Amino acid sequence: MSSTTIARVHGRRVWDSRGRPTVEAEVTLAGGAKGRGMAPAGASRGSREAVDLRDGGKRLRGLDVTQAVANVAGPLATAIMGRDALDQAGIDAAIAAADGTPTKARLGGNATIAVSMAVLHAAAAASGAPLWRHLAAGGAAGKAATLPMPEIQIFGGGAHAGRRVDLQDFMAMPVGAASFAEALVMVAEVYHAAGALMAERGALMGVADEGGWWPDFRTNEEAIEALLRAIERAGYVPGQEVAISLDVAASEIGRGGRYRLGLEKRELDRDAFIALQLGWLERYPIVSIEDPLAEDDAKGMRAFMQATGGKVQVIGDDYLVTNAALVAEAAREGACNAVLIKPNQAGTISETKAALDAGKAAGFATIVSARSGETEDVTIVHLATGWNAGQLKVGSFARSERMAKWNEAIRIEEEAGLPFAGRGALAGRTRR
Ligand code: 2PG
Ligand code: MG
Repeated sequence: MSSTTIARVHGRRVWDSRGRPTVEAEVTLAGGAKGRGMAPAGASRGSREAVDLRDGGKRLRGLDVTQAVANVAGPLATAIMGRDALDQAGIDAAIAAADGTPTKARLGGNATIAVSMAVLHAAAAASGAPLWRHLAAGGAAGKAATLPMPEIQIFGGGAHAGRRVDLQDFMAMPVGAASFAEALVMVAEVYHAAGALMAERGALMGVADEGGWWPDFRTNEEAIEALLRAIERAGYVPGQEVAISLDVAASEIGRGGRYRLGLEKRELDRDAFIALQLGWLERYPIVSIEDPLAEDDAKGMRAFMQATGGKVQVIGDDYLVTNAALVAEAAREGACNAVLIKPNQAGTISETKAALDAGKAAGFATIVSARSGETEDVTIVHLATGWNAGQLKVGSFARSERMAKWNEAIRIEEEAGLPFAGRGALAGRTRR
């Protein structure tokens, strides 16, 4: 038995940023090193992503995780106990085999990702290195690591704001920033300018699930327009210094090539919905757009990519669900040029890395992302940095489950003096 042998695997129920139960796993190695991982939870989920195991029934609206927690100390512990924590790939293969389903439906994706993350943290702790460095290592320590370009939500929407507007995320991307610390200052100014703007409009000053201002608009475009005004009011040149990024999350409003804009009380077919978004791209400094068409609309995604002609970053989230095979297929078909990377969509760290690698191999930009239901867990910041993903999406600039992650990146930048990925990390013409 070596000091990095897994000696104990423990699970517990903790609570996420929406006050819902979630799974925390704790792994202890023979040498005493410990690691923890907490599962996040999505609200707008792709149909092919790893699924959370929830108890069902009446208590806690069916969302409790007692079975998933039991699976951590039960079958998952059995599968990985006695293994070397440094062998993340072997451990994740054992986790996937213990579950046996493509979507981690038996043991729960919330249980598998928490355990997989805890193993990763324990291995890093044993090596004495910060997690980002442990990930970047594989040899030359920190060589390829970079601080990611953040995209930060200013207005929430869709499933994160009671569907008050149809689009889900209206984000600011500080493309003119020279460092991560400066990037946050720029977005902070925009966030507060947007808040002031909403107050003047007499809009309720609440926030949505990820901390973005609660949307009070008559049309979806009005929200984009308000974001543009906030960038200007903050004193930045739109597009040059701070650009706009959207997550349409179209699977939430469309199926079978038809899209329903509830706010505007109209339904559009695929072509009209694409035309609407192309109009936004013409009128506003939008550099990135996520899930512009629904996950069942490959035809629409290809058409959108063709119409935009590499002008903007087109991200697949629900469309690709952090799945390496789907990323490779999308690359062949020309359906996206960027992939969102969410560990709990895949269910293990190794499958997450495989999706990121598939993206890089295809020449895609890669964006590590949080979920709308989060915790104080900051693992994704280290993944984005150590894996040199280039971009990071964490939600807004409020609420500590979000700020914990931005602040962790500040610490890494200060301590390690890593380069900032900057606008060059984006797909599309913005990189120049
Ligand atoms: C997304 C995420 C984060 P959710 O769609 O990109 O904004 O939302 O976690 O609800 O899937
Ligand atoms: Mg999304």
